[in-house]
Amino acid sequence: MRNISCAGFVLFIVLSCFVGKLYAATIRVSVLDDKGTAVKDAVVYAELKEGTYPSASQKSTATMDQQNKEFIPYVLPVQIGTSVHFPNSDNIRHHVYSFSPAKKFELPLYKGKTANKVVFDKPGVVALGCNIHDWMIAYIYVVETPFFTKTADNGKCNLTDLPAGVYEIRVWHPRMKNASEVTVKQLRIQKNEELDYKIELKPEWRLHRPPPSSTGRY
Ligand SMILES: [Cu+2]
Repeated sequence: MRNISCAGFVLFIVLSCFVGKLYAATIRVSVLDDKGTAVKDAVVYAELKEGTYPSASQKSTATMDQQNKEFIPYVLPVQIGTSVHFPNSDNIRHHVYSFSPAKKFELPLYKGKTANKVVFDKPGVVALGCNIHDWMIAYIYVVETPFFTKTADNGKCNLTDLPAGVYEIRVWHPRMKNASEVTVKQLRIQKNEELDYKIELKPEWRLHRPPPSSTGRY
């Protein structure tokens, strides 16, 4: 009797894994601009229309580095509740701040890799700057869903392991002309899918970065 229930349990586990696999879909996404050029650094995320997500675990972390007086990466998508490290990999000081409503914070002038972590607890765009180096700009994009990614240089990315369900899939990019609402595509996901997006971008505008100074002060 004991052996039969044990075998049943094993069968149950094997079947659950199999069924679980069946319903974990991948969405292959491609993002182009209105001229047909691949758009990199576009955040693509799938919001569940019904049901709730597992929240980001206490241990969810991400990194926004500072290298050669630039933020790396330029765009960092995170799930709400994620704590982000801001290590300074340069041998000069940076002063990181954001005035964005989704997260106002400041990490006053610091060097090294031990700056406090910042927890991102509201959805939305957080634009980052450095008080010392005006050209240093980056974006943290906070989403409620655990299903998010961003496009590579070729404008492509994959949303993976999506359980079956109805989702709204949308795109965000720092230079997008329209709100991300206009990109919403609703999909009932039961199998792998492909989605193509065309978004309109504002012209690239970056503050001029001065040539390396001979004094090495900054
Ligand atoms: Cu700086």
